[in-house]
Amino acid sequence: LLELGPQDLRAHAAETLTRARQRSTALTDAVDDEELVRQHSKLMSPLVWDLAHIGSQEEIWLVRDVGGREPLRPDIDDLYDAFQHPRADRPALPLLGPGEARAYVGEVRQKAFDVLERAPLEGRMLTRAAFAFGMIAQHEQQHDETMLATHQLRQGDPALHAPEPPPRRAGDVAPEVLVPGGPFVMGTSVEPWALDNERPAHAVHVDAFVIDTFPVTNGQYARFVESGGYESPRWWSEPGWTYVREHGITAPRFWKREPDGWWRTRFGRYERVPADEPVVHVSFHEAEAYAAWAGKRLPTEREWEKAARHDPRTGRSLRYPWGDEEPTAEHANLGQRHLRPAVAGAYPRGASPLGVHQLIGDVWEWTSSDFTGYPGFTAFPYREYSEVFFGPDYKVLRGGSFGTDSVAIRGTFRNWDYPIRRQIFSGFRCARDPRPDEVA
Ligand code: AVJ
Ligand code: FE
Repeated sequence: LLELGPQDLRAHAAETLTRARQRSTALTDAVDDEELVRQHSKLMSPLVWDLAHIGSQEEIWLVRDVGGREPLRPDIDDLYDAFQHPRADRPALPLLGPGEARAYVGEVRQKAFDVLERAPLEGRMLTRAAFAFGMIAQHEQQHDETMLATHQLRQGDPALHAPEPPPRRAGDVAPEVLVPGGPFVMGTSVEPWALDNERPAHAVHVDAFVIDTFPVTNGQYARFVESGGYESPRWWSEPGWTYVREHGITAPRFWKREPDGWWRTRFGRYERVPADEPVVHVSFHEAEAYAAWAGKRLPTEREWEKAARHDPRTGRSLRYPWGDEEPTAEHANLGQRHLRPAVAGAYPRGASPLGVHQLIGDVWEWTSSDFTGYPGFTAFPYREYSEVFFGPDYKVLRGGSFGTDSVAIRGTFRNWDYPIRRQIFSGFRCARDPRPDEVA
């Protein structure tokens, strides 16, 4: 992106926006109007709210702010302001109906493309205009992942269809990787479309640690459940134990114990839980409890990023585990290409130089870190994107899931959520301190 001239940059921005719109359209055309306006879970907005919110943000940031154009619908700004109305209250608002919402996002997009044609993208990529197009494409894709999570919560027959992910292709690999101690550059100051919370690049020291080669699988997690993991406070933090007790949680979300083993619901299909696939739909508390049971812990955010980006041959931090090239279908399970995580070992070409697999794609990975600003953080373009969430209430997740588009994930990308959340496509891997003989 940094090397692109203004014309290529325009084409790239247009392509990225169009890909996002194809996905938004597919997710909202897959169900009838009655289902579009319905609230499928108190945790989620009606799909029709997400759709018009996507348009509203695009109007505010691209049409009005970058383009300096007249507002299309200033009257609806407030309806689609996520800070004004919590998700649970959104169905009761006088929202645009399905037809109106579709027409609105279409009109906004036409105007945004017109702005893109004329925007001054010369000079550095990091002009406010060029950043805004990337930010809006990521914003739409983030809501597309949220809409995919809404699809997972809806009742009824399958509405979405996709081919199966690839099988295991990795040969024999050790189950854990030792990451040497020492300095490492975390975050970025040069990635053009990196969001404010990923900036700036800064050197950190990370002690040697050991990290799992793969995310924790369903088979591994089932052993924790079956050995009484949810019945003993021993493995749980105090808030974690209160949470599972109060909500009667006994297994990952969408799992059901049948006489012949574990089954789950996935986008309207009822199927046996596949043992070799990364576990998904677990909260931070469950991830932390499993790690304690396994004699390990969750990685810190620094550890995760070092495992993903550090190249020990050069000392450089890569953009992605496999190098600096954009993700392809060979590298990672991204972009809703498949409607499930791929089995552990499905993406050997996506491994990091240290030999850690599937850090990008498949499942978001909980870390033990609170969401905070890096040293030198400046809110950009607005405080509400990340700064207002900084503090101990939110835990950081890394790496993206099968539901995340490639424009909305990088080695530096940081997601965050409450430690009780599990309707998101969240899993984890474990880490631990090395034994003395391992760091001799
Ligand atoms: C980064 C996924 C936590 O969905 O709340 C969407 C992204 N911000 N609209 C969210 C976001 C504003 C955000 N997460
Ligand atoms: Fe949003």
